[in-house]
Amino acid sequence: MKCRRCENKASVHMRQHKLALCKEHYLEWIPEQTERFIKKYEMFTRHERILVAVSGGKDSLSLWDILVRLGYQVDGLYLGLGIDGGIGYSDESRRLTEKFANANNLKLHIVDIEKEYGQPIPVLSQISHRGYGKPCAVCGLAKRHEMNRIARDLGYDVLATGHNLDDEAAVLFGNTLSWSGDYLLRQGPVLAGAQGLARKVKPLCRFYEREMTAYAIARDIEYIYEECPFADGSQSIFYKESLNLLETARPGVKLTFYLNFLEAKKSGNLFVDRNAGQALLHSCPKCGQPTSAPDLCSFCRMIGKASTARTPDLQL
Ligand code: Q46
Ligand code: ZN
Ligand code: ZN
Repeated sequence: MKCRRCENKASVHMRQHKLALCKEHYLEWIPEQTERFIKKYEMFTRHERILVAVSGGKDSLSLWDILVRLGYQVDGLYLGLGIDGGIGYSDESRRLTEKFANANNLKLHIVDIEKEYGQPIPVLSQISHRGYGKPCAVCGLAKRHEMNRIARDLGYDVLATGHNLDDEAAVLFGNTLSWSGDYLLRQGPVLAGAQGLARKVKPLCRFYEREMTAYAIARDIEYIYEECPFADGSQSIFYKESLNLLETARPGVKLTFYLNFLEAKKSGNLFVDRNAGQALLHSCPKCGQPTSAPDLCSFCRMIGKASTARTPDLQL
């Protein structure tokens, strides 16, 4: 298949967008789309200072790369969590993050949780008895706290994270399964800032995970392939796998799930009591049954149409 923008052979095929591009045009398309999402959701402007949370993974390093290429004022923040997991996870992710920052001449802030608070995340988790054996609850809490502290102390306007569509759809799936109304209402590409809280944005939230992998590879970004060892068996991975099954059968379903949710939220249609609209019903002038249609009810209109149409020859 050919690239949509030139005569070359396409190297990235995006079935869900009905789009195929060569490497060169793919490397243009991702930043263009990111810029479109930044504007559409009013994430930030070129006058604001952005702090991007980088973990050494493909999403956050790619996000940093894209924002710099788009000309935004963006620095990085790496949080040392002190997670080893037999693979030296934190050491390796820090090494790759520093390598990326140095190679591109970018400013990187490094905060080591153990140095700052005396213990690494897994030990803090044990001591505090939160999270039932997994350090993720403490880790999430510490990450949110530290990102916000650094953004506030160093005067950044916005905090950007590399969450992609697969991450967001999995969170949405989980929140929908449990009908967590508060979480659903807070989920989105932008979380407005409040007193003492930086605005949070997710510029990659409409890209599939595999699109970000393709970008990082095409751009030659060296990133850590391993997930955090504690991610194994997590609920979010289970939700991602479930959504991937749906996506295989119906390409695009993940994106529609997420975008239609954003639409419903924007139009105020999320959690609206439909029964409240009963007052708008009136009696159908033909059958007398209640209807919301402007004139005849749908049934009477259907029968009306059927009686005027030519009767088809039924073969029984
Ligand atoms: S929360 Fe849990 Fe992650 Fe922290 S301990 Fe690892 S898996 S890094 S996204
Ligand atoms: Zn091309
Ligand atoms: Zn506090």
